[in-house]
Amino acid sequence: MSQTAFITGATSGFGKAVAQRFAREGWSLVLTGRRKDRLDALVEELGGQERALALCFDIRDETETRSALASLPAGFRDIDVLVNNAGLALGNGPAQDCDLDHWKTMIDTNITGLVTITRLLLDTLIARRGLVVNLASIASNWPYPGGNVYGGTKAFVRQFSLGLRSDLSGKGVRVTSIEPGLSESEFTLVRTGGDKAAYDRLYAGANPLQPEDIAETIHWVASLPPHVNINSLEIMPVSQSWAPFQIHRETT
Ligand code: NDP
Ligand code: 8X3
Repeated sequence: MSQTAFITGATSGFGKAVAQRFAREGWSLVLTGRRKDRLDALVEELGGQERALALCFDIRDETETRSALASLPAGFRDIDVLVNNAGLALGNGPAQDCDLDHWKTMIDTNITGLVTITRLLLDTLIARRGLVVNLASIASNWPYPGGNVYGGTKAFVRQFSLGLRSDLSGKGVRVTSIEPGLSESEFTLVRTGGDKAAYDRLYAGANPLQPEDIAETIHWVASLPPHVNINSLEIMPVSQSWAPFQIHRETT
């Protein structure tokens, strides 16, 4: 019998690539996101409704989330792998210039949405001795100018992942925090409010990670023997590394 993966944010980027990667191995898939046309197209691409199920809802809305999960039919209810991927950054300016609504949207999506889905699926994951893969970021681990609340939400995701592992001791559930660096996806268009020139500048000559690289990594994590847990995994493109600390000097 095939295993089932529940992938949030499957309408683009990492989530879509993860769905395509798991589909190649014959997994049943639950695909979520707000853009129904994209979910429906992906279901078709991956073999139709026997193989994949589209659940269209906003993860910030607990009522929508509960009702989407309650609607899961028998063939898609026994979830073995939850990929908590849906998330976003809005803006990259200094905190003092940021839009408070952007901050709240990031917190509602990256933290509240993620923990809601995790809590609602946890009993199933325990029953299945399953795996939770959470999309954190290098921003979980390293501060950078303009990272402010986005980095804070991703630090939460990493620490929540490690805390889950502690609480699930003895249950056979694996939990992994994936922490990618520079990766090419619509993420940057969302972050910059659709600024294609900024998107092109960011990735120019950088040979960034691609969604398929992250999908391959997540598939690897899921295919390890059940006694092996990858706690956290930070991944950068070779072109990316650390910069010196900044020092502000008073001018005389
Ligand atoms: P994309 O913008 O390509 O994909 C984001 C996905 O999240 C979309 O499918 C979107 O679906 C979904 N999503 C966003 N908000 C909501 C919401 N309120 N309800 C439901 N779904 C939502 O970005 P990536 O694939 O690059 O990013 C995926 C994850 O990886 C994010 O958590 C991001 O923070 C993280 N990450 C990204 C990196 C990068 O550089 N790209 C690096 C490190 C981590 P829809 O709009 O249809 O609702
Ligand atoms: C996305 C990677 O470096 O823009 O999480 O924060 S970064």
